[in-house]
Amino acid sequence: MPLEYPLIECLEGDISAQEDIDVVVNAANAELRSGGGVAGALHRRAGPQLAEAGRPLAPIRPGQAVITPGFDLPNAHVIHCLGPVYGRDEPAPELLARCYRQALMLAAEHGLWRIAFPAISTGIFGYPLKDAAEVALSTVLTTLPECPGIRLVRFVLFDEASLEVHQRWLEALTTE
Ligand code: AR6
Repeated sequence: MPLEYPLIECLEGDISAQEDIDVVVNAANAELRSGGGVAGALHRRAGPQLAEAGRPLAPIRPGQAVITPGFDLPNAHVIHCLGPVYGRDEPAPELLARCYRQALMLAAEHGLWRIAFPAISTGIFGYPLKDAAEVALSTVLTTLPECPGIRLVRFVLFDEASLEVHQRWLEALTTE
């Protein structure tokens, strides 16, 4: 049966341009500095205060999530997750799952009911897209019952291939 609430959706887009979302998730580096990909886009739009806010919280470990304000982003907050570097940080599926789980728990603790995720670890960190998407969607689905306030979980995917893979897993996992 398709889920009604909370809504889980997959869109193609830019994680730094999600105007109707309370908290966006950053595919961060351990130092919580700017970088390429998602981190670069979020830090550029948020402004230099985002890296300043991250400094006292860094370094973070693979699987860990921390929260800062969003500054000039359209979102009140950013949750920074350090995904596993594929082939180095083990066990990779557990560490990746922990990112999604911790991000949802942090959002719920802070009363942030609409959250947007990128596909953590699937860029520079090299996690195979299909495997990462399965971990991401299944973790969100198993964690949401513990976060009853969350109303919207949006996956913001950067290209069509990534969108399709996430959409397929969402359908497979919610229509069993
Ligand atoms: N919006 C949505 N998704 C994006 C965007 C965007 N603006 N830009 C890229 N993606 P990555 P990682 C996709 O590399 O693998 C950084 O430099 C991208 O196509 O951002 O966790 C940090 O500083 C890919 O599918 O994150 C770290 O050092 C996915 O988002 C390191 O990269 C994640 O790509 C983190 O690597």
